[in-house]
Amino acid sequence: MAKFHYLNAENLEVLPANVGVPAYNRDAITTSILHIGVGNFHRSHQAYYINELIDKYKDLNYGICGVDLLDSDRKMYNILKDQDGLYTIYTKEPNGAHKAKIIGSIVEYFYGPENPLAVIERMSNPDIKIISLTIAEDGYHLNEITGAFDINHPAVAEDIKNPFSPKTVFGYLTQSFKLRKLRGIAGCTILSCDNIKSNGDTIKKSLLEYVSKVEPELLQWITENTTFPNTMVDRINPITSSEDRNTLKEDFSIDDQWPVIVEPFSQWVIEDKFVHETPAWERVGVQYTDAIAPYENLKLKLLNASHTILGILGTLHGYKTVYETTSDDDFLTFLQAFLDEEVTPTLSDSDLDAIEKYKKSIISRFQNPHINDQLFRICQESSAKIPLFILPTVKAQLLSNKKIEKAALIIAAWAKYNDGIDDNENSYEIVDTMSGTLIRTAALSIQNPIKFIEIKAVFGDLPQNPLFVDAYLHAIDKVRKNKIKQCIKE
Ligand code: CS2
Repeated sequence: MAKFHYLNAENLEVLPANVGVPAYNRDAITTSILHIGVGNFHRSHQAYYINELIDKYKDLNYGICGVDLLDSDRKMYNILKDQDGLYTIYTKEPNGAHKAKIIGSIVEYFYGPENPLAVIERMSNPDIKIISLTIAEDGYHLNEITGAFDINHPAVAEDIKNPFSPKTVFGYLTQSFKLRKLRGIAGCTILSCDNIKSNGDTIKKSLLEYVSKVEPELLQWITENTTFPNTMVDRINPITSSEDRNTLKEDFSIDDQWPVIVEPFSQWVIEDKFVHETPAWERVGVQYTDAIAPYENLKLKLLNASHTILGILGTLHGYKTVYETTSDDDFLTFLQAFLDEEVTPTLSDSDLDAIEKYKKSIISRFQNPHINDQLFRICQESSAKIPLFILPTVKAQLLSNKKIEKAALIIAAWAKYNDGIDDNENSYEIVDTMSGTLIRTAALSIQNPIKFIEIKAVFGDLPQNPLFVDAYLHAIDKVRKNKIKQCIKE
């Protein structure tokens, strides 16, 4: 095996010429972004754009201070500390070409569970002009029935009880804003980079509700000193495998404990509503807009919904990756028919050409044979994803009396998915905050199928719609009696 180098600041100089390394002095960067949730997505997306900005345009104003808040983030914290905040973006092109680039834009790193006060202090520093977030769909603690913030969620309730040692984003932001107000420091932009509709409006509403419980006198300051642009973010990154780490060692001589694997495609659309000057991120491909909804709808209802469908149906069949599932014509045909017949009619804010182009582009992204995007990754937290990616389509179709047969089949397939056994009798794990309820209710629904769609936290009042109930009952009957492949072919 070729000689390889542990990834850290000192070794940047000795990496071979086929590795892209930061061509800038990281010590000269000003940190003005504090980002909460330094997972794979942030590292492949926002931190990548900022790295490009520094690399190509020598704009040293947007260094990132990464912050993680969850106990489960400890591994990332240890690795980033070990690697001086550096990591590799490993891009895999459809034709097999691959590239390794070291990203240097995360220049500081804090870990909430270890020192919450240090995080609050850093968040409140006047240099921090943007607090951005990727806390995943379930980090917003939304009540799926009403779509409103779940103030009674155990994590939120805990922060309300102990506001000075917060655990949630809401607790941290509140303490930080309190300090900013007290010290007469300017406000900042809260930039949600999560995959939920109206992500900026959502975090704003939730935060204001939280604050009105714990610090009502802060409400006015927040309204006057902060903004919450909505954003649309997109880049597929599969779970990093040990094989990926080995190839990086062999082909690029890099020993990175946690590289990020990405497709070449990336998109970031942001509403231009910043407290301080609008960053000149358009230089590196960011799109600014004052009409975000059409971008969000295409992304959530087409791309993310497709993923969820491939995840559930593919897993039931015994497939492991998105590529495998979309290489099977039966699954591809079903998916395309769902997108054409049931989603497209609901996308009234985009023109047909744009919709068709978008559909083609996502299918070709799914068919990149070198992105081993695991169905296991996609199926995680389906209980938070289905209400965001699939149910808005169902509701819109029902409102205009249009088809929902394929959506109903997908929901029925999800009920069966929660049995945890595929069509070849192999078992798989269900990773979901609601897994207990899902597994229990899926079992009950074998005798009494309606039970599954009565999970209120997911389906809300949809079971009150007889058309939905009929379509679902018909679909579940089919799904329970046949293998999934048979069901989608009919
Ligand atoms: C996926 C997303 O988790 C999911 O369900 O659909 O992670 C998807 O890969 C990203 O949103 C792509 O931008």
